Amino acid sequence: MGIEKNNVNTYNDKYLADAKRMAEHFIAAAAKLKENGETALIFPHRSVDGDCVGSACGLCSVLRALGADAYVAMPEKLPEDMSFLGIEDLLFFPWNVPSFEEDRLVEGKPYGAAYAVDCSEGNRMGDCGKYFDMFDEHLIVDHHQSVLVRNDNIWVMPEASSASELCFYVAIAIEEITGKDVIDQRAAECFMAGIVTDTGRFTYTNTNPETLVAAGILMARGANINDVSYNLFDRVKVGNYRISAAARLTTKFFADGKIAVTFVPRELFDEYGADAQGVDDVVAAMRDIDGVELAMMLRTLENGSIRGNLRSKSYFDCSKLASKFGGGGHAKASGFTVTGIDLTELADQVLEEALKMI
Ligand SMILES: [Mn+2]
Repeated sequence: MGIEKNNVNTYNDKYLADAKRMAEHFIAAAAKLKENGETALIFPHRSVDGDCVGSACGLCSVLRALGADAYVAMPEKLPEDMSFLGIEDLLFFPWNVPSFEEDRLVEGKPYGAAYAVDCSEGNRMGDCGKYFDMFDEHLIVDHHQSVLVRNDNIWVMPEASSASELCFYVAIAIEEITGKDVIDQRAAECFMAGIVTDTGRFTYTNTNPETLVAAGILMARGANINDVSYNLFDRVKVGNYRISAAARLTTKFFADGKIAVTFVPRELFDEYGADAQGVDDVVAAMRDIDGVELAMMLRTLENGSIRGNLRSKSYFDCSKLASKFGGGGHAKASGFTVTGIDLTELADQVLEEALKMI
């Protein structure tokens, strides 16, 4: 079982100690849930992506393999490009169950514990945050900088590629401790989806030896890297293909070409029949332009709020800029969501701040 079975030696001590510590917590939590006949909810962040959904669903499968009941508390509908994972039976939409706040029943069983992955606070969870905040104690596995007081139930490691990588190592540690196989083919594919998403298919600087070790083991456990890569990166609808080109064509440059800016109003999505994901590939492509240090893309979402995505090439700290607009993330990739402001007005404000910082 576990990592030894796979004959891998690059699994460093730092991961090992934390993974084992978290594994003990998950094993104990699963036993308690089982004993009390309760269900755990695992919370991803809002604006769901491959990593938060992948780590949440992978961990959900692991908890179920330990005999506990668990669901992923989704803050929004599952994006179409993730439907290939076949995870519908793991998902629960509390905001869609009017009685939930009062009776706290998850598919008939009492809601007994809350876990977070790829985020650590209720305010990152959209409409689900209040259900996370119902509990004082949480199990948390995350790779974002966080102001949380570190306690025993929390593993936050910003240098890890993804929450999925960390959850994978917890799952491996659970296998080592219990002697059970808890990562089935679907869970392996979920973790792989998260790692592939957050590393840009193993090309970003957050890709570590441990990331590749994890991916290798996941592949051996049945994760289809080609399916994951095609569905999450390459597959495209014709409307999205066109809007991506339009967003590139209208990109403007500032600060001697160091800042690239594009914004995508709602009308453009309607004109091309594109969905919100249609421009997902644009901001990274902008960052890759010669001379660009900071790439910024603003788009109007279906609900009228504006999503800003920031990417930097080497020295610019995007998370500092994002935090000025109520967002956050990593130094080289961050985002924010703002409501009640005009798109061009917000674009001007963000650009003004960026020009001060570049
Ligand atoms: Mn992530």
